[in-house]
Amino acid sequence: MEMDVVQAINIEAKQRVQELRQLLQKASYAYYVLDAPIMEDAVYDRLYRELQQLENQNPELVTPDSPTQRVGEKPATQFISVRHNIPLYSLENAFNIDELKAWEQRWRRQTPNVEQVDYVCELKIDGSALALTYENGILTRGATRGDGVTGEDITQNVRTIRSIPLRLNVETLRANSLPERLEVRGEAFLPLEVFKQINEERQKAGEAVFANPRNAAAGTLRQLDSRIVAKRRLDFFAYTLHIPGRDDASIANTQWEALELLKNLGFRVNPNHTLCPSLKDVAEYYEYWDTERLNLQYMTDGVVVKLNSFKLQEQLGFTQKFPRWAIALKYAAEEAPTRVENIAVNVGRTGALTPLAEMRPVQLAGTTVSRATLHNADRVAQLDIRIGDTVIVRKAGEIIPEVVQVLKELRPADAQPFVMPSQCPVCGQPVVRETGEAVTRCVNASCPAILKGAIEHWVSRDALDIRGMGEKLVHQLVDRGLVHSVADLYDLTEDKLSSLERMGKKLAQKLVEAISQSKNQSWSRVLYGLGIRHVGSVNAQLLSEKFATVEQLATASQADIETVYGIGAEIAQSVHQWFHISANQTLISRLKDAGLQLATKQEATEVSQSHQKLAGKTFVITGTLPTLKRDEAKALIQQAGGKVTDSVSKKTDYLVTGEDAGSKLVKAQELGVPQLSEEQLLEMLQD
Ligand code: 1X8
Repeated sequence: MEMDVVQAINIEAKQRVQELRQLLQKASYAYYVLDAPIMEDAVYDRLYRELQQLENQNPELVTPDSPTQRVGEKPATQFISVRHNIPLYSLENAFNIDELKAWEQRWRRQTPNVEQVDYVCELKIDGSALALTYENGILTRGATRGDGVTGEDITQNVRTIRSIPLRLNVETLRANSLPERLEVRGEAFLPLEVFKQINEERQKAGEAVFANPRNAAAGTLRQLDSRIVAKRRLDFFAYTLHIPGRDDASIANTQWEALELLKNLGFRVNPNHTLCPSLKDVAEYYEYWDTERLNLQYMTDGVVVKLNSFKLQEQLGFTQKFPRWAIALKYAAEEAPTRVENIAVNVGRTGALTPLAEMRPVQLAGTTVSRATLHNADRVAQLDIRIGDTVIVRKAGEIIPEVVQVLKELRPADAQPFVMPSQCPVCGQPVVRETGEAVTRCVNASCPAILKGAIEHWVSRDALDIRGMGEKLVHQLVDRGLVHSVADLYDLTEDKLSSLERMGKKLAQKLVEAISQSKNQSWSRVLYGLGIRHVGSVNAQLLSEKFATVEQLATASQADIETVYGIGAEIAQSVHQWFHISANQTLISRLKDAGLQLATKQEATEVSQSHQKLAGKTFVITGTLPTLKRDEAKALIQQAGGKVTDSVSKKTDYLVTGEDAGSKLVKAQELGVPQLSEEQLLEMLQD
């Protein structure tokens, strides 16, 4: 009798556990793979906790594919080597279209009867390759590539990657008569945002920073403590599917179909693949993504070009090292070795002393690089960089060049260590480094370097936009003692300017006019121009809308400032402190006397209330936008009178679409809802 009761409870628990797993799996797939959530976080958490509790009470019900098994386990002491059933090949590299053409000629020579072919182009993800083994649809092993033949078993770590299914879609398995055991390969990577965040944390904690996202991903995957891995938010794109002992052609006819199959099995497949009927189309894809890849949330270093037909792939086979039917078409090197000739120190507008490596020039990502930032004294110490060292410099897109590695084996005996100066190299006053801070600063408010930086910022395009005020002119004005603060710009006359070198009467007249014109710039631009720490143009816009006059902002408490949507404690504190410094109060009063806009214009406010730019319009935001966070985009739309909702319907006026948009994009296309890029949205807000 008693036995029966226990069993009944167990059966009930077992059913509920299965139900919960199915629900959670669906929700997590929608969130991590499709980027189209179907459940509130709070609901997910409740269901998750219920499952956890049931599993705690009934440990015999725990299975390796349960969503609770993603959180990581006690540290392993070491990883076990595993042999890959099917080796992981590397790819041959091509660096330009000519090399790509040579490759085509080579494979064509081997298969003379083949005429037109289709290529599949996929982005080459700069991460760490993984081989995943599924048995009866369940993830049983995850291994690193290693040398391609033997890798390391990192199953516990692989389980923490949310976009890797612990269990494959059963219907797809059945519909495609897939066998018990299959292997999926793909690239694990760290999203750039996560990479930046990890490095910031490591820097604060005084730990060595990762040189690039690839190293960070590889380092994370080889972490012995999978609980740390779980916190790092790795992601994964799948690109091939193999069945040990069977030809790929028995799974699908083409790579294109294989990618579809992977998607249907539950994997995240990079959406940016395309079918190219000729090398000309491949070249177009390559060129398009050369710039467009800089907007992606992950690193790419080239394009993988594959022959689409599996039959043709089989015919061509492999060399000792590579498949003959695929090639990596790489983008211009972003890393290169060079020598450090000197380490200089730059003083910025915040007074921060930044050590700069001056190097023998190298070509990187299409530009000549001869200087790289070393950030601060901690970073110099971490790198242990010395004058005379050979280093690896890196430049990715618009990013400032950085030294990522010192090749210590190549260090000459007379290499000179760097010492942070104790006096400002510009004004000679003592510098300070506060305890717990990484930055060394010149705190002399009248240091010419700080002043020059502040004026350059004030006249810049997004601030007061004073045309004709270049760096050279600003330096002259400061060095000649004509300008001691941005307010002095408004006292400049044609006569004063004419005393400068190469300053004709015409030019002086034009400059005075441009300076005078800047008095019409909005309060939000003025606020941005002040160069308050953490107040970029978006934050300046947000603040100026809540605080219509400088007096309101200057007298607001830190708590008041924090009530602005999008403004956090750190920003609020910085603003609050700035307005409590007497030199800054004097500056504001002088700017006011000069006639600058320190309040939202009256008529502008009235207009903005009745005919706000986006009044009556409904927006939905999907995917990852290139620069704005979702909350920021939402705040901007709302401030312009627009409405932001979560799902696409007939009432939606625009879909703001970012990278990796999911089902909302499909829905919008079905309903004919127009799409906007972030850039178009910003244009709309500016018009
Ligand atoms: C390496 C990579 C491949 C792909 C993307 N990123 C990579 N790093 C792809 O095929 N989409 S294929 C590959 C390899 O075969 N070594």
